[in-house]
Amino acid sequence: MAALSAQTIELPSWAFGNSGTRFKVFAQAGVPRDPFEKIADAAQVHRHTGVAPRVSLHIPWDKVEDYAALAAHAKDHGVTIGAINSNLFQDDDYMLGSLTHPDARVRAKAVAHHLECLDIMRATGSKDLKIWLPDGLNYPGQDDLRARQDRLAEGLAQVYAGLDPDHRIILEYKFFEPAFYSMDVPDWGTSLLHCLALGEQAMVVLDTGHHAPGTNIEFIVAQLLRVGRLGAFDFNSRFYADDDLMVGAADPFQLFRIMHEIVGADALRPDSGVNFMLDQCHNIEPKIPAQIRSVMNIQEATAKALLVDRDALVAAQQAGDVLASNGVLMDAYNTDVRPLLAQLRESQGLDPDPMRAFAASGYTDTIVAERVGGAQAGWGA
Ligand code: LRH
Ligand code: MN
Repeated sequence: MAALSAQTIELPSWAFGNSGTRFKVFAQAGVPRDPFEKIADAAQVHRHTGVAPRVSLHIPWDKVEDYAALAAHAKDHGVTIGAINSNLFQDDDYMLGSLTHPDARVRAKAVAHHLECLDIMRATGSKDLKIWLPDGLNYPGQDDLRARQDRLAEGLAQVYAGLDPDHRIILEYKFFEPAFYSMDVPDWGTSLLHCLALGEQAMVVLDTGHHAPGTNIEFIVAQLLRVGRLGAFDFNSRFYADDDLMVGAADPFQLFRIMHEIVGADALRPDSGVNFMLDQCHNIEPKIPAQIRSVMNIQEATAKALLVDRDALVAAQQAGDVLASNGVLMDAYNTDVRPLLAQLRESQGLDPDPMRAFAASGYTDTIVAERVGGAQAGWGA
């Protein structure tokens, strides 16, 4: 119970805006029109779950005149501003790359964008600069793979030089999209190499939707924890590609296996340096309840991982008893932890059923009635 009540999950501001696919973005009534309304919605998730006290921002999607005012607004709603995400995937200049671009002028522009994000972090009190590069190639020969890595290392070093002592760069990898031949940060190894080259304040972000099908993600988690370079998760789930579905929806057993490695490495502690974030898009489902359900899915996977009888597991592993060791894990996974979590919420003064509590709050009716006019926030808005 203590470990579960200390767990915190960071929510993505962009999950509360409209989102979709290249085929269609379905607008939803009551969607926020600005970062202030996004934060107000995110705060409802924390209000009913008690474990989602931070909201990550994306720049320029969450650009405002006064970031200190935005941070104060968040505080008024009982949450804080988390990681600041740079955006290098919506500017024409970055078509052929950003920090990897052959043209030094474009690279300098990309570095400047990150230094601007660092200023925003100083205004919001954020500590993590989250960098995901859309950079890559669509055709063999389009550019020099090695030269792009050298440019990337140089650009990241310029950004790293701008960090304050308590800042971190968290570098996200992705094996394909928007490039379809090679991505310049395609896998955990490449991100780790760049982080090791940069220094102690550079860590890897593992987005659960960014691996080739069949990848053993919990192995990557175990390895990055082993070398002390797992900085954050972007939690979501997928059946095929970077589907950004609710975490635990497509593969709850995988999420359990990931949390099993986290608990095993004692990395659930708030000071473990691992930032547990969501990175999702709710294209057809109501966004605030979807975030609540996602947070609950992580709590369930975490509770099951905390229930693993570690002594029995180690004993069976040492004995080479394959069935017994696997059985210990499956016992925990097959345990219904929902009553335990309901008890936890009651002990926190919360409704044991956050979904029911949010529905009963009438918040959705209020925002649908209030948020008339103005441009709804959303991908590419
Ligand atoms: C890229 C990504 C990245 C964010 C974006 C919203 O696919 O996972 O973390 O910048 O989604
Ligand atoms: Mn991500």
